[in-house]
Amino acid sequence: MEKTWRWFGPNDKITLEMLRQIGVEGIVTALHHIPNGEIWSYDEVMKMKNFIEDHGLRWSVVESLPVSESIKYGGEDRDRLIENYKISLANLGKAGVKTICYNFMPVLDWARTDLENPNDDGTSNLYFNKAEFAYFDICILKRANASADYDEKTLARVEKMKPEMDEEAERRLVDNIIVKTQGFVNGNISESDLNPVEKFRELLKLYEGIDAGQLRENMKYFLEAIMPVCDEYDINMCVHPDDPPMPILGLPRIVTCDADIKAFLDAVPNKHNGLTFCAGSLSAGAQNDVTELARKYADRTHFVHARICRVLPDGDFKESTHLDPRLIDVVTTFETVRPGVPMRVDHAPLMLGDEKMGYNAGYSFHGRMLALGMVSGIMATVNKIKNESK
Ligand code: DNO
Repeated sequence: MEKTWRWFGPNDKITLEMLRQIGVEGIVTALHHIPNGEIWSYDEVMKMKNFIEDHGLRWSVVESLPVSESIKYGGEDRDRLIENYKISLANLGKAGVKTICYNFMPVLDWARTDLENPNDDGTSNLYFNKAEFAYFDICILKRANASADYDEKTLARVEKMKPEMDEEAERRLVDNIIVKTQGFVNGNISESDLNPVEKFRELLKLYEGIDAGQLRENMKYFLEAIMPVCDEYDINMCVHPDDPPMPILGLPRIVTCDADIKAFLDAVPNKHNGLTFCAGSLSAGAQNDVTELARKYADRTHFVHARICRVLPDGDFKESTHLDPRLIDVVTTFETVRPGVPMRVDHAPLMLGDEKMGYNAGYSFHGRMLALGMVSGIMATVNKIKNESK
């Protein structure tokens, strides 16, 4: 696979010079300064592309060209926004940037409750605590009938948490779930929003009456509209699975499992309609066997996210090591059958001073460098065995 790295642009504290030293070959980035829904002009695209190439690297993947909320819920202005999307795609195509990652998650991109969950060895990881998430939903967001979406065990954990949850603890939870994890991925809420919870409630309202079936229709509508541009420029669209892969906060989620992946691929049967195989997101659902899914969907995968989660008995999940045997299997599959596909690591631990650097959540330097080293080792071993058996 092509070793890529998510880089957040010229203001990223991790520079392109640093990335060349650690074996990165391709860059994954976006025009983060352009607001969602606006056109990425050819000039802006070329500016970024030239900057990357001037540093001896290439722009391998766009992550993300964000799909506006209105396209997802089917708002009145969706056709105008889809037209803008098509123009941005064409400009990327003309510039030769042809792998585009996006997601179709309503309102909230990825979700975690704890961004620095301590490990025994002194490092820390991202963590999803199901009870804390339920607490946010029931006690902070106060969503109508929210309790009905959680099992008895989780509700009991919520009750147990209540005496400890003071104002500061609640603020931290809000910050982790809807602010710190969202702004830097061009999500709906940013650090400058004064009342994120109220804004979030307004966003949820946009999806009243939208079930999974309707959301699927809206995704199909979007994909069918953009496929002619993808055909013209040979652009591969690759949807990121829902993270976590289950409905949350009363919102439908439609890229969560084998059946969902099959459904969106079948709905628009065009080779440019593909998948970002995020082993981490898929493995956070107990229903998914990532090893099998990798084998099954390798040929429709245009981009790989190498990381993996461990689901705990109470429904919590945390990131596991990049040497987890399941991830070794996934990497082996892609390195064998899709050797050129771009791959990046993410959600690696905070370690050796990363925690003081203010990196975007999940995007540490030392932790990701170690993870890239691990994945590179797996790839090298696969290739050695491949060459010896020729
Ligand atoms: C989180 C990321 C996601 C991903 C988007 C793609 O770390 O994996 O934010 O970039 O969902 O659109």
